[in-house]
This record gives sequence, structure tokens and C-alpha cells, in this order.
Amino acid sequence: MKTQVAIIGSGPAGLLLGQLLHLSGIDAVIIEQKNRDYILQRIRAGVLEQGTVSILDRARVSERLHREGLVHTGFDVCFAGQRQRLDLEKYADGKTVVVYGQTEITRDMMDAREASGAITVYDAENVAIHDFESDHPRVTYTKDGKDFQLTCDFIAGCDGFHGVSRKSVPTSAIKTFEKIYPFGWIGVLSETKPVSDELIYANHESGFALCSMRSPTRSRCYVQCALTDTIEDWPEEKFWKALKQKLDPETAADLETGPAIEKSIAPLRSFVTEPMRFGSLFLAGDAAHIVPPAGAKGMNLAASDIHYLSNALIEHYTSGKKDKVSLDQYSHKALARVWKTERFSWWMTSLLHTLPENGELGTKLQRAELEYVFQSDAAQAMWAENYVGLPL
Ligand code: RFL
Ligand code: PHB
Repeated sequence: MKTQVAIIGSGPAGLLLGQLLHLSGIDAVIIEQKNRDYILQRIRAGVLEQGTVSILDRARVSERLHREGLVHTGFDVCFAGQRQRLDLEKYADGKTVVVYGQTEITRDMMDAREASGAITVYDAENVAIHDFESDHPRVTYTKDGKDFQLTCDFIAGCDGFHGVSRKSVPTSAIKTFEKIYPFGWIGVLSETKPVSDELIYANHESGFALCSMRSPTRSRCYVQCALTDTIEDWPEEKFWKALKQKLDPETAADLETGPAIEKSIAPLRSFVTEPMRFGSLFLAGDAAHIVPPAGAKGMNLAASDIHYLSNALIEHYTSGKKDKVSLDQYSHKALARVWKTERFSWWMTSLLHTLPENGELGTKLQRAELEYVFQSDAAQAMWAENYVGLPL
């Protein structure tokens, strides 16, 4: 098989790239190791920046998002037994965010891809990438016991943190930066009415919590947990009790609890790969970087990488020029935004979580910073500007 761009991974990054290239008449094949149902069962992101919505508009996959997505003009922060609102619209020049699950965006993009007739190979095993230091890269894989080869002009490594693309680059050609936080998040999805119309982030001496949602009848809540905890350590009763403890008394009393539809534990990590391009291989999304989830940035960052990468590929194929100037700029452009987003995600994580090694001094400093933020227009503007998403 032959294509122009081989895309490894059918997550948000790979699907969005495939769709934008398709709309520009560029042929791309997606090679994915799992199947469609497995991917659509993964519960992940929930908050979309306005810039991400614009990219999805450009990709013509946002019709349901505009119908069903919940526009949020602010969020609450709960600390010291009270709730304070951060008004995004006021502090970020009228900008807002949209709550619409990553699972739904993935479904919308898979449907668009199927309707367009573009090829996705699901259940591909032993996926390997070759010769990407040359102009004739290849992807090999096994499917139903048979070996296949896909030749292409470029490979887009959109296969997430554990994928094969980044790991195929020689260690001498790559520099990675990493911080693993000494705690995780236990997340529960439940068919219960969200406790508030907007998200509530909570800082408490016993740890962080977040009340989020997927729809007006479906809640997604998180509680800070130990890195060594397993799902079995968190029966639902314990989860709801821990969540209530971190909220102000009024919100805790209003919280509707119920059985978990899904429960999972996520470790928290900051991770960046430099550069994001190696010859004919381009890394995008979680394959190149990870942010801790407190800032709700992971999928948004995947979308902004794809904005830069799709523009570069489209310019390369449509300008008639043989050079690769636009492609040469991809890594630099993407990383500039990645690092600023890493900074914000690290800042929000540090501000809201309990870090055992910081001791009582750390708790006092966090409290002082939270009080300062809500007394300062400048600090709220910084938070809001980053939360709604820095310009592309
Ligand atoms: P994905 O989604 O991991 O997709 C990668 C795809 O590649 C496939 N794959 C392979 N395919 C072929 N060969 C191989 N060898 C392969 N190895 C892997 C995988 O099966 C998969 O289908 O990466 P992508 O596309 O870069 O998207 C990144 C986002 O999924 C991620 O950043 C977000 O989910 C992060 N995130 C959030 N992001 C936000 O923007 N807003 C949020 O509110 C938000 N909340 C979250 C989050 C992530 C969380 N977890 C579970 C880590 C909340 C949580 C709890
Ligand atoms: C989510 O709804 O899953 C979510 C929302 C906001 C975050 C992280 C996760 O900061």
C-alpha cells in the first residue's frame, strides 16, 4: 500500500490530522493498534479551548459539539471552606471553554472519516516505522496474521505516550524532560446531576478534587490519590466521602452520589520531547508531550500541534515548491506553545494539590497564593488567559 502521509494512532491527534489532510485532498492512512470500540470506551478529556473548537470547525466535525457541548464562562475554586468564581469571560476578553467529552469528539471524527472513505487500519499488530531519516519512510504491521507494508512521504507519530513512534528515534537524537508527580487522580464517571453548572476545582489539606461533567445528567469527578493506589482501594463510598470532605459544606450537601459507570486512576506527569521532528517523522500530541490534567490541556495541545502540522503539510503539498520550509518550522512553532502550556499545567497542579514534601509551610503558601489570586485582577487574568488557551 502507498499513501502520502502515514498516521500512527487513531486518537484525537491522528484523527484530526487525517480529517484536515483529507479536506485538502492529501491522502493519509491511519494505522491503529486497537479497535474502534476499545478507543470509544476510553474516558478522557472534557474541556475544549475556543481555539480547539475553531480547529474542529475547520475540520468540519463540530456540528454535534455546537449542539450538545456546554459553554462555560467560568469555573469555581473551592478553598478554605468557601467557593470563589473565576470569570473567564470577564478576564479573558469574552473567551469561554466548551465541555464536550473527548470520546464524543473521537466518535464524530471517526464517523466523518468513515463517511469520507479514508482508510483506517484497526487492530494492527507489531507496528514499526522505518527509514524516516530518508525521503522514503515505511510503516510495517501485521493484521490477521499477515504482514503489510505502507510506503509514504511522511509519518505522523500520533500514537500517544506509550506508542512506537517516539521510541523509534535514536536516543542520541532526542532530549526528554520529565517530572513524575508523587500522586495520581482517581476519576469516577456517574449518571448523576453535576453539583454545579460549572467546574469546581478544590484545594484542601487532605488533597485536590475536581467536580466536572460530561452532560447535564452525567458527572465526572476526581480526587487526588496515592501513586500506589489501585481501583480496589477506592470503593465508591470512600470516593464520594473523600470528595465531599474537600468541598465547602453547602456544595458537599448538594452533591448527588451514585454508582460509577467507569472508574480509573491516572498518574500525573509533565513530559516534553525535543525536537518534535526527525527527518520524515513528525511527533504530535501525547507522543511528544504530557501535561498533568489539572489545566485540562492534553487534548487541546494535541489539537494545536495538529494545527501547525496540518498547515505545514498542506503548504508543502499545495504550494508547488519542492522545499520543506514550512515543515522545518513545525517543531519550533509547536514547542513554543507546548512549553507555555506545560508551565501553566504545572502551575495549576502545584497550586491545587497537596504535596506531602512541602509540609505546613507549603500549605500556608498555597493558601496565600489562592487568596492573592482572587484579590488580584492581574492574577485572575493570567489564569483565565491560559485556561481558555493561548493564541495559536
Ligand atoms: P491518544 O489519545 O493516547 O491516542 C493515541 C492512539 O495511538 C494508538 N497507539 C498505537 N497505534 C498503532 N501502533 C502503536 N504502536 C500504537 N500505540 C498507541 C492508541 O491506541 C491510541 O488510539 O493520544 P493523542 O491523540 O495525542 O491525544 C491526547 C489526549 O488523548 C490526551 O492528551 C488527553 O486525554 C489528556 N486529558 C485532557 N486533555 C484536555 O485537553 N482536557 C481535559 O479536560 C483532559 N482531561 C486528560 C484528562 C487525560 C486524562 N487521563 C486519563 C490521562 C483527564 C484524564 C483523567
Ligand atoms: C474532565 O472533565 O475530565 C476534566 C476537566 C477539567 C480538568 C481535567 C479533567 O482540568
